[in-house]
Amino acid sequence: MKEYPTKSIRNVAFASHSGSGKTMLSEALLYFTGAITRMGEINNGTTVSDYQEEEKRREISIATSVIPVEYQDYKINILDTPGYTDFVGEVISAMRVVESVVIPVDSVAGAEVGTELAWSYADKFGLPRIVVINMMDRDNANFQKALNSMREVSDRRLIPLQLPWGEKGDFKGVFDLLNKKALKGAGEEALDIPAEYLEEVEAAGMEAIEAAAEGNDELLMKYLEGEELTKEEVLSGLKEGIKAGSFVPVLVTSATSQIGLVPLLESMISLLPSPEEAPPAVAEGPQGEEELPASDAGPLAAYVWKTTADPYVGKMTYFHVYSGVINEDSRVWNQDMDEEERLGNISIMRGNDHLEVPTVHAGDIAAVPKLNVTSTGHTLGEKEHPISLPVPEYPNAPFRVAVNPKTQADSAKLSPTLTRLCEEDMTLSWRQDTTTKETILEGMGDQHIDVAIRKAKTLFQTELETTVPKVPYQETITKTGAAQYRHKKQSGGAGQFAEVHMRVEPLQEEEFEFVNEVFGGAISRNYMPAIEKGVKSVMEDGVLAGYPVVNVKVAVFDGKEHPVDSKPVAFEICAKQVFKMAVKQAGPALLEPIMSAKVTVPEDNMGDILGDLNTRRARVQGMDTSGARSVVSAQVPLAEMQRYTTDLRSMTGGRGIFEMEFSHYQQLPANLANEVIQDSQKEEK
Ligand SMILES: Nc1nc2c(ncn2[C@@H]2O[C@H](COP(=O)(O)OP(=O)(O)OP(=O)(O)O)[C@@H](O)[C@H]2O)c(=O)[nH]1
Ligand SMILES: [Mg+2]
Repeated sequence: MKEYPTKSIRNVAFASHSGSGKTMLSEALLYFTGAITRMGEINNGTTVSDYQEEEKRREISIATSVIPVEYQDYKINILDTPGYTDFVGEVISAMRVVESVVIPVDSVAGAEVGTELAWSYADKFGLPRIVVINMMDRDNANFQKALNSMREVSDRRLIPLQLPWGEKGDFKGVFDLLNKKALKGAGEEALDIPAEYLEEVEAAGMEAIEAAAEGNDELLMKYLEGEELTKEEVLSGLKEGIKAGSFVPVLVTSATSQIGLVPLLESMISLLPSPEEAPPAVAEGPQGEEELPASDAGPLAAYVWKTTADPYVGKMTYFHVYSGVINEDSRVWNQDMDEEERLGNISIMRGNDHLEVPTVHAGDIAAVPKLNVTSTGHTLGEKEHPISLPVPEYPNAPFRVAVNPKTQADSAKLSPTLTRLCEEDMTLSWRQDTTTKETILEGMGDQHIDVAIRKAKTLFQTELETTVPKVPYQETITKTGAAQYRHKKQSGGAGQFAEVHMRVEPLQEEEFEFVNEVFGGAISRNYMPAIEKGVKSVMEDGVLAGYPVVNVKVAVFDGKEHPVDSKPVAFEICAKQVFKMAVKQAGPALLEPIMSAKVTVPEDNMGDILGDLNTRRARVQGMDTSGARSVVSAQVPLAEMQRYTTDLRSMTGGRGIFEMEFSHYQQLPANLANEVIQDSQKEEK
């Protein structure tokens, strides 16, 4: 592929609700600009962007693809993100490395929860954006309704720069409000506006020109004095206003009928900032923060935003060069690992196609295979100039499953497979739960986990089964208790003797405290470590139901020893026994993990959601509204939330989202505790 200088590049994320046409718009633009000779379709899995098996099977995007579109000496790197909320990590990674966002909206459904989520992330990253009312060819398409629904989401003014020319089956083009032209089809042909639409176009055009004038004081003066603004002035005024976030232009398209594509391309080029025009990246260095304007002449700083682990191609590392240039067959310094990486061929990716280039200029996005130590979030640069670019925050994964290998052979591959899957994805992680002894895979929802499990099978030949994870309960005591025990084995051979008197008390903050209160040498000091060891081993294994014991102070206050038969192992065995007895005297109880959850749903669902949370033993802490949606904050036991993503989806028809994170441990009510204890006894048998 041709090389593009910084000023000719636009990095634009396509982000919004699932099914609004992001992938098809990308496909239509590739086709229209001649990069591909046939336009692919979603339902037969032939688009450039959705090339993964799982994407074809599910007919949705799962990962962000890079779709470079070349038009009139410009290159627009479209980052086509998935709209399905389980894959929000991909949206965050994409928004991290673009200078602007295009938000397509389904002309029938209007703004939906995914649209709002995309909008809020664009806010978070401070990105200028364009709204595109797409699918104007659909039955029931309604431009005004879709626009109004978007106005509820947006705190910025939405200014249509176009109106649809016809709609539904009769959608044939767009009216360009700035140039007062009718653009037929893709928009190459500019015709006069048909007389019956003139009035409407004039009125809407006034609003657009006014917005342009407000972009800049000088223009505003000129406009207010009644002078006509030139085309260049209008564009520059609009561009400034869009960049400042004072308004968002609205365009109209149909991806599948290829309508409105030229004005969409031209708007991305003329109204959205190039990497040079965007605020400079800010890197962290030894001397504090350092601004990095996008320029080939600057020190090398490239941010790694995506990694793919394909067993055939190997690892691919996607990066955005913020400053400096990267050449093929060169060496760069991984600033996070403090290690050199040798680069081989460098490619501009187009979906899954590698288009090789010798040089990547500042502002561009490219990929390189087979790096050794580099992963997502790292900065590549120069050893002499140690600076690192910031990594965005990703949400906590609210969905967990326990995974088990299907066969012995799968068992050996479990850990390397999970590690490689998680390497690809900032919102997927795995760990061994020390309490429940399960392998836990954590992600954003059931679909997210399902994709990972399937990839394990198809890409890494590792078959995994998933189950609902055990809840990591803890055991503790609620009052002071004491016990004494004598361990004695003195018949034949070497004898054993130990006697320990022990008191246990609840502790507030700390997990464990051990004190020796023996005075007068009833038990020698040197047996204390053995006693502590015995106690700790029981604390790990539990007394009531096999869960770790926490928040206990243990005091040894008396005992006996034998001059010959006492030895550390005797005291260790004795301590185990006496500790169990003391705990049983101390009102033992189970603790359960409590999560802080935030549930966002359409207002109509609020009643149902609250009722349902009630049945989950939730304590609602607050209710709020955000646009047309309600937000409930609550504390809920983890045991009740293990399948909440799925339940919430069915309660809200997919229009609800939630996040949760661990808050604290809290005592489990006695009736539920008894169930857990009985279950653990059954398991032991
Ligand atoms: N009629 C019509 N259908 C469209 C248009 N754009 C997309 N579609 C169809 O809508 C469905 C979803 O389109 P996608 O491009 O996959 O939507 P997306 O936004 O990429 O969805 P996710 O990848 O799940 O976020 C597909 O069946 C498309 O063929 C359009 O302009 N008109
Ligand atoms: Mg898609």
